[in-house]
Amino acid sequence: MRKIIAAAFAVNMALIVARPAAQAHAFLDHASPAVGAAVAASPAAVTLWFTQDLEPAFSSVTVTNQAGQRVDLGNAQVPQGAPAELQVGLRPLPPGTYMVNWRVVSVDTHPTEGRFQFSIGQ
Ligand SMILES: [Cu+2]
Repeated sequence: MRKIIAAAFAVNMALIVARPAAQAHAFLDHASPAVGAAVAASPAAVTLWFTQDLEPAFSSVTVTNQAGQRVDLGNAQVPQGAPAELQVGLRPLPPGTYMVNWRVVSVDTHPTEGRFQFSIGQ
């Protein structure tokens, strides 16, 4: 019995190791405004591009100011035809530093999250 379990385990491990790199999680590839960027004027939206397609129902992004208040329009979405992209609209914003907080689930069901800053007029 123990031998059978060990053999099954070995087969499982082989399958896991053999999985292609395409199974990696959805990490942030790049963003607009770019991570850490200083932009001259208030952008209309923040757009994030990921390394893997997203599950729209479980993927979201918010933007907050230095007081921790939401400044996005609450309309985060994965645009039609762009399954690796996440976008949220912004109110017209005064100069300052803003935090983008994202949390997504990729099509391989793995959650990832992160945050970055950008600034306006500074
Ligand atoms: Cu993954």
